[in-house]
Amino acid sequence: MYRRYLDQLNTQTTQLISEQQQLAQKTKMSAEPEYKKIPVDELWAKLSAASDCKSLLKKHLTLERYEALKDKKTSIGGDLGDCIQSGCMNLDSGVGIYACDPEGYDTFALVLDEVIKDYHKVDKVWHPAPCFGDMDNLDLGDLDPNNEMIVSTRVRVGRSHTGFPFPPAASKDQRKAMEKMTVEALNTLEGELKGKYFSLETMNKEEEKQLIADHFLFKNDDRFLREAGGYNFWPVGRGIYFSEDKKFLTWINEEDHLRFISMQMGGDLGAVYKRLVKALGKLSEKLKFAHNDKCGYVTFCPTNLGTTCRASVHIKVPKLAAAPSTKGNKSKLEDICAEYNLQPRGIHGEHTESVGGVYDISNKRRLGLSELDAIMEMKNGILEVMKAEKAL
Ligand code: ADP
Ligand code: CIR
Repeated sequence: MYRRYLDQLNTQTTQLISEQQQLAQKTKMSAEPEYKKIPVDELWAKLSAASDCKSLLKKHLTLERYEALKDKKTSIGGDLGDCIQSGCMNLDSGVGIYACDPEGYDTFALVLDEVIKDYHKVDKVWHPAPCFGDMDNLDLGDLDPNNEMIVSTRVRVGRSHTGFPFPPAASKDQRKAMEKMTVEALNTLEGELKGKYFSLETMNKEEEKQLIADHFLFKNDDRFLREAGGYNFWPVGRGIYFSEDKKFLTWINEEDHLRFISMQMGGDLGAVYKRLVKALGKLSEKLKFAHNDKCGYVTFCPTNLGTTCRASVHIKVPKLAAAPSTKGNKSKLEDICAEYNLQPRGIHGEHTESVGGVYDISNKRRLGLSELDAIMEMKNGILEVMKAEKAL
C-alpha cells in the first residue's frame, strides 16, 4: 500500500518536473538587451587591481582559477562574467559572486565551492536531506515572553523552480510563467495561509511604499543585486502574496524565483517556524523546487544555498552595539555575532543601518546543516545576545 503511494508520488513528481521544464523552454526568448554585460577581462582587471577589496570573490578567484574558468560556459550559455560582474563592479561586496544559472554551481565550482565553504564554514560542499523536525513535538518557544527586547520574528527560505534559469538568463516570458504557476499554487492554500496576490506591475505607489516601510515588501535598490541582473525587466513578473493576517508571505521573482516568509510581532519563534513548515509542505505538492545533494535547495546567491533559511529577529540591543569590542575597531555586538555564527543587519534589510539600537540578527550559515539545526543555531545565539545586553 505504502509502496504504491510512493510510486504514485514519484510519477507525479517526474510529471511536474517535465511540465516545468517544457514551460521554461516554451517561454525562453532570444536574449533581450536589459542586462548590460561587461567583458570578463575588464571585470578581472578591475578586481585584480583592487588592493583593499575584502570580498570572498577577491579572496578565492586567483589568477590561476580565473584562467581556468574565463572561457567556460554552462549549457544555456552562462559564463564567469555573469557570476562575478556584481562583485567586480561593487568592490565593497562581502561575497561578490552569484551563480549564472543552476548549472553554474558545477561549471564554476573551482571558485564557487571555495566561496561556499568559506561562507557556510564547512569543509566540503555537501548538504544533508531536508529535516524540519517533528512538528507535533517541537517546542521552540517564545524567545522573549515578556516582550522586553524582540520587536518581531521572521523566518524565510528561498526556492527556485526546477527547469528555469536565474536572473541573468531569465526572459520576460519565463518570469511571467513562473509568476503564473506560483500564484495558481498559492491560490490553493487554505485556513491561516489563505490570502491574495498583489502584482508589482499594478500595485499603486502609496501601497507599495507602505508595504516596504512595514517590512513586508522588497524593493529594487540593492546595487549588488542590480549588477547581477536581479532587476532585469523590473517590475515584470514580480509581486507579493500575503495571508489575511500578513503572517505568511511569498515574494515572487525578487532575488530568487521564490521567497517564502513567515513573520509576526514579538519573539514566538515556534509559531513562526511551524507556520512556514506547514506552507512549504502544502506548496511542495504543487511546485517542483530545484534541489540536489551538493547544494541542497538551489538559489541564485551562494550564501543562501542548502536550507536557504534565514531566521531573524528585530531586536533592541543599544548597549551591546555601543560597547567597544576587545578585538579591534568593532562592537561587542559584532564579537558575539561572530562567536555564535550570527549575522547583524540594519533594520531595513541587508546593506541598511540600524535605527534606535534595533538590529536584524539572524543565523548566518545555511548549508551543511538541517533546517532545524539552522533554527537552533539562531535561537541559541539570540538567547546569548539577550543575556549579554541585559548584563551591560
Ligand atoms: P532577506 O531576509 O529576504 O534576505 P532582507 O535582509 O533585505 O532580505 O530583508 C527583507 C525585509 O525583511 C526587510 O524589510 C527587513 O526589514 C525585513 N525583516 C527581516 N527580518 C525581520 C524581522 N525579524 N522582523 C520584521 N521584519 C524583518
Ligand atoms: C555582497 O556580496 O555583499 C552581496 N552580493 C550580498 C551577498 C549576500 N549576503 C549575505 O551575506 N547573506
